[in-house]
Parts: sequence; structure tokens; C-alpha cells
Amino acid sequence: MTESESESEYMPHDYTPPKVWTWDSESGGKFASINRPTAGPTHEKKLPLGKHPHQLYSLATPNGVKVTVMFEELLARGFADAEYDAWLVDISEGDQFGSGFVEINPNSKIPAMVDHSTEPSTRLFESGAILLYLAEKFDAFLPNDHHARTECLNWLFWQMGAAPYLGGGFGHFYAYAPEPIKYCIDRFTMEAKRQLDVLDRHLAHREYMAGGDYTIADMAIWAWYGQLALGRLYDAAEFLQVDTYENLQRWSKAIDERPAVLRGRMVNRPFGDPAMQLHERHDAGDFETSGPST
Ligand SMILES: N[C@@H](CCC(=O)N[C@@H](CS)C(=O)NCC(=O)O)C(=O)O
Repeated sequence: MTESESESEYMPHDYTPPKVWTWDSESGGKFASINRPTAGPTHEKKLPLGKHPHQLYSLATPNGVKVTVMFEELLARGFADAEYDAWLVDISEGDQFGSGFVEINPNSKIPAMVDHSTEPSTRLFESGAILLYLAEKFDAFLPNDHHARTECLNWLFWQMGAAPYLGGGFGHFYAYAPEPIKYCIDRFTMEAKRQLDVLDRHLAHREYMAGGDYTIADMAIWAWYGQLALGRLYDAAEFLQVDTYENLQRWSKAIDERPAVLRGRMVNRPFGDPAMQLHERHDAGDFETSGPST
């Protein structure tokens, strides 16, 4: 193969970036209609308010699931004050650009929430910050021991930095881009597999990410990499050969079996298997009228 042949396999040559980029709203791709290059609200819309101290505005994507799993785990552990209302934010309809949502998350992404048990109330955005806030508030799922706590935070922040390569990189170019571009898929598949190997090697010697205890680091990482390993993201299980990461498989399945994880996955889910959908959650009893029997 000549150099120019091998280059052309990777590089489509029909685009030269202009001097100044301009927004082409017709660029295609699954999320083209909701993405734009500016921040701020696009319309006036108040957020709904329920009866519990914690008001969550979210959707059951991996970033959203981290937080609903945490609430369900806190409730399962007996923290009655962790009760929450979970309201659905339909990001495909642009709900994240409503004025009320932007007031609590200027970055217009789910999950976001308000804790009304403080005076004044506390707004929260970024799933990692929400997990850490709740863990500190309830003194749960975050070890007190210096080394285990530090390791938990190492892995929580690893997840926050790593997942955009998996979702925004691999997932976007493998599953959502309007056409498959080999260079982009190769670039991000390599990174996704490297991350899976990081986790697999780490879990070879530990039950959970921070040692012997299940923590917020596991919740954060499981929502992305555990669900990927279980074949639930991007229809990419075979492509990535997720079955070959045996330690990751063991950990992913163990967490998947937790009843609170099943409930957390259902909350704010308007897509997929109807038996797994609980569009809004305002009470523990809501699961009884929806979802699979466990
Ligand atoms: N780093 C953020 C990422 C949140 C995020 O990317 N949320 C996506 C759904 S998973 C979203 O709301 N997208 C809407 C949009 O991009 O307009 C977090 O972890 O909370």
C-alpha cells in the first residue's frame, strides 16, 4: 500500500476547515438538533417542585443513573431523609435549555438537582459532585479511612475525566455519527479498550474499586463501564469484545444484582423495555405500579 492510499483510507479529503468556523445546524448526526455553540436558556420554563427535600431533574442516561442509584442505595440503607422527587428532563426536546433548568445548571446537562433541606437551598450539577455531596451529607458510600477514601475519590474523578472519551468519543463516532469514519472509530476504540483494561487489571485484586467496600466510585464507573461490559451501551459488546475483561465482568454482574441498582436504572427512563420505565419517581411505592417483579 502506498502512503497516499493508506492516508486516504483514514482521511476524507473533501473538507478543508474555513478560516472562521460557522455553525451549520443541518450538520446531521443523532444529537445535531439539540446541540448548539452557545449557552444560556432558549425559553422560559419553571421547574416542577415536589414534596421531598431533594428535587432531581434527570434522565436515565449513564450520568443520570449514577445519581438515581445513589438515592436508591441510601434509601435501601435506611436513610429516610434521602427521599427524593425525580423529574424527567427530555434532552431530545431541549428541556435542558429551559430557564429554570439553566438556573440550577448553567451547563444545560442532566443530572441536576436542588437540596431544599439547606437554608438557602443548594443547587447541584455534575454527577460526580452530586455523588460526593450526597455521600458526605449522609456519611455513606465514601470510606472514612484515609487511604480508602482517597482511592475512592481517585476513581470517582477518573470516571469523570474518562467517560467523555467513551461517550463523546467512542459512542458518538461508533453509534451516532451520520457516517462511520475509520480514523475516529479507531482512535476512540483504542482508548475505550485501554480504559476497559485499566479497570480489568485494577479489579483483578479488589472486590470493588476502592477496596472491600462498595462506594460512589463503583456507582459512577458502573453506570458507564459496567453497563458497557453488560452489553447495554452502543450495541458494541461484540465489537469491543467486552467478555474478555473477566474481572470487569465479575464486578459488573455483582453490582447489577443489587436491588437498588435495578430501581435506580428505572427512574427517569422513558425509553427501552416498557417494564423498566418509571418516568418520574415521587415515592418508593411508584416502583410497585411499574417495572419488573424482583
Ligand atoms: N459531566 C457531566 C456530563 C453530563 C452530560 O453530558 N449529560 C448529557 C446526558 S448523559 C446531557 O444532558 N446532554 C444534553 C445536551 O448535551 O444538550 C456529568 O457527569 O454530570
